[in-house]
Amino acid sequence: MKFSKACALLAGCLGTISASDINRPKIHFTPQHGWMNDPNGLFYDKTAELYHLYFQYNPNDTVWGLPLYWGHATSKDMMSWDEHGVAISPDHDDEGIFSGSIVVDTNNTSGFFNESIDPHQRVVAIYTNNSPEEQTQDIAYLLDGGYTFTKYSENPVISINLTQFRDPKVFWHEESAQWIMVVVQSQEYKIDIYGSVNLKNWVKHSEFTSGYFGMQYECPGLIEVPVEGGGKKWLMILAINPGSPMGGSANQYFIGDFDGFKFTADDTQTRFMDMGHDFYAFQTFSDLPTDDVIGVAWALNWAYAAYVPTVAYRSSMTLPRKLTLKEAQVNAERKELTLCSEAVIPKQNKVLSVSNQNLTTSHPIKTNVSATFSFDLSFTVLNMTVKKSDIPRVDISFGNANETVNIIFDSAVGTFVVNRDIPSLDFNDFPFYSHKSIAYVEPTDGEYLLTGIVDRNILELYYNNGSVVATDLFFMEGVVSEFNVKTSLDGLFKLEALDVHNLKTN
Ligand code: KTE
Repeated sequence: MKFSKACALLAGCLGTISASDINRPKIHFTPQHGWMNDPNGLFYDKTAELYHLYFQYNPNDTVWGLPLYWGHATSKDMMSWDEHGVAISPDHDDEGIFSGSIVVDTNNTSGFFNESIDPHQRVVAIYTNNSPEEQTQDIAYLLDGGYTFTKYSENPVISINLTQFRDPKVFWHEESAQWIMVVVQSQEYKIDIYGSVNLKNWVKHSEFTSGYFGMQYECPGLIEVPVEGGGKKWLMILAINPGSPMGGSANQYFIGDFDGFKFTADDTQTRFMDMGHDFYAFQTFSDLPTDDVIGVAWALNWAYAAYVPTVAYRSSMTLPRKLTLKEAQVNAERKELTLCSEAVIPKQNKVLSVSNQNLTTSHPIKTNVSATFSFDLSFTVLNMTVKKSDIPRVDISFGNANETVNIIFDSAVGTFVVNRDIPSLDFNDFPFYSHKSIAYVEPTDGEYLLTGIVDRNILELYYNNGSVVATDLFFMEGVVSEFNVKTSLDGLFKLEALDVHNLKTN
C-alpha cells in the first residue's frame, strides 16, 4: 500500500482527515505535504517505462519560499504518482533551484556518462539557480536512473549578470544537430534561444517577443506539434505573471516555424492555452516513446495561490494533456489552425448515457456521481425565436445539496460561463479573484461539444474537441455527489448525447 494511502487510512481511523483531504484530487498530482508550483524536468524513462515529474517544491511550508527545491514523483501511467522527496537542493538557504527541464543525453554529448549508464537513463537537468545576486542557468546529471543529481562542477553554463533570467526548456533539434534552449529575460519581455552541442557551452542564436507582456515573461517552451491531417508546426509557449486578461497568471502560445536558430510566428495573433484561471507554467515531457506531445501545467494562479484553503499541502498539477493542431471553427465562416488539448484520463465506469431528447426546465437530467467523474455532452440549439425577455441558457451543474458549480451556456452570445462562487466558503479568507471563467465557443457542425473532468476540487473543461479549454479550482465544504443538466426554458435546446463516467482512481 502506498504511503499516502496508509496515511489516509490511519487518519481516517483516527477520524482526523481534515477538510482539505476531502478536497484533495485523486487523479491530479498533489504533493503529500508542503508547497508546489511549476512542473519541471518532465521526462520518460524508456527502460524503466516510468514517467518522471519534478516540481518547484517548498517542503518546509505550504507557501512559496526559499530555500526552494526540485521535488520528484514517478508514475507508470501519469495518473497515480509515487513521491520521492527532494531531488535537487540549493547550496544556500537564500537560494532556489528554480524551474527548468530535463533531457535524455542518449549519445552522451555532455560526456557525463560512461558506457555502464543505460542510454535512456543519461539524464541531464537544466535549471535556473536563483541567488540574491543573479539568476544563472546551471546543469546537473544523474547516474542512477532519476533519483540523485550531481551538479556540474563548472556551473553556471550561462550567466548574463541578470536577476530576472530563468526557466530553461531544452530539447534536441535533429535538423540542426544541436540542443536548443528557450529561456526568458523575464522582465525584458524576451524569449532567448540558445544552441549547444554538449549542454555545457551555449551560444545565443536569437530572441522572440510577442503576445501579452503582463508584468513578466516566464516558463517558455518550444516544441514541434503534429497537425491533424499530416505535417507538423512549431509551437512557442509562454507564461505571463501577472497580467493575464483572465486575471493573474496565464499561458499563451504562438504557432510558427523554427529553423534551428530563429522562431517565426505565422501571424500576430495571441492565443491562450487555457481560458480558465488555474493553468500555468505548462511543460512537455522529454523522450516520450512516440511523436505525441504531452505535457502538464500547474493548476493554480499566482494571484491567490498562497490562499487556497487546503491544509497539509498546496496545489495540484493538471492532468497530462496531449497537444495537436487542428483546423477549428472560430466563427460561422472560418476555421483556424488551433491548439487542441486532450486529457489523458484513467479507465471509466459509465453511470449514465442518454441521447436525442429535448432539454427542459422542469425535468433536469440528473445522476449521482463520485467526486472524481467525467461527462461528455453535446447539444444543439433548436431554431426557435426567443422573446427578448427570455434568456436561452443551458445550465450544467455539479456539487452537493448545498454547494454547486454551474457551467452556463448562453446561446445568445455563444458563451460558456463557469461560476465557482460557492457561498459556503468565505471568500474573504482569500482573494479567489474572479469567480467566473468565460469561454467563447463555436459549434462543430452545429453541435456544442463539451467534455468535463471533475476531480474533487478541480474542473477541467474541454470545449469543441479541446480547441478551447478552461481549468478552474473550486472549494466546497462537502464533496461532489450530483451532476445535472437543465435549461432556462423548454424547447430551446436538444440533447444530442450525454455520457457520464466515474473515473477509477487506482
Ligand atoms: C517567484 O513568484 C515568483 O519568485 C515568480 O514570478 C514565479 O516564477 C520559481 O516560478 C516561476 C518561474 O519563473 C520560477 O522559475 C519559479 C513561475 O518557483 O511560476
